[in-house]
Amino acid sequence: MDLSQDQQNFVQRLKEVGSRSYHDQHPFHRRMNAGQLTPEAIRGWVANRFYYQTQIPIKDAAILSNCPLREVRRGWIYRITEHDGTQGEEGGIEAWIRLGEACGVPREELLDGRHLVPGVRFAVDAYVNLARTQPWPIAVASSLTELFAPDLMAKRLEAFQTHYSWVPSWGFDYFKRRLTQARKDSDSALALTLRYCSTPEMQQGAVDALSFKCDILWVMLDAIDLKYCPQPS
Ligand code: AHQ
Repeated sequence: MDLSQDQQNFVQRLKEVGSRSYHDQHPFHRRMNAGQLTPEAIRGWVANRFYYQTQIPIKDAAILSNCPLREVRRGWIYRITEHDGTQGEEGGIEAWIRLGEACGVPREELLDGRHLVPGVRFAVDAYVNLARTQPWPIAVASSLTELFAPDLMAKRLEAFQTHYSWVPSWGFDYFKRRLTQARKDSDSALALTLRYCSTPEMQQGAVDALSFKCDILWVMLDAIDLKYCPQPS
């Protein structure tokens, strides 16, 4: 894709948001990737991130409902079945349930939300609210955190295989599918963002929404860390 100088500057601004505040740098993820988390902390993270996974299709449906362009909707609607599944394809939410079962969190404990901490709920609900209330190109831009996800997925998969051998490998399917899916998602979201965030105001809105989404992912880990990795007082 040949980019104008303005578009190159815009992409640079988006990437600077991630390099500054994507959750790969969060202390909880650093400890996860270094093999320093207890099984209880891993289970707490899986149970809380499940709520995020269940709300992604709701968020993407909100984007669709705000988008008047058929050709854009045709390209975005796969994100719902990618998570919810469809005939013959279990989908990412089911794969996350299997991750939970592999880590020792039964299906019903994920589904009934008993482990969900308030900070995670509020952060995830803020993401859905952003998709419902912001112009659809801005909400699309907020998903560009996935520009920075593949490296994190690779490190996480390596960490689970190396440091958390008590988790059977059949639980890792979710991480493996995201390795490629995140790149496909971010390629399509970036193309839409460059095409439809074409004014200085919309570009600033996209940068602000991406920064807000990084804060959402960050504060989720703050809440999980506080609950499952109590620091010595
Ligand atoms: O598993 C993740 C996922 O399904 C999505 C959807 C996407 C979006 O629409 O915002 N973002 C996202 C992310 C997932 N996993 C996170 C992780 O660290 O495991 C990363 C996250 C993202 O980078 O936004």
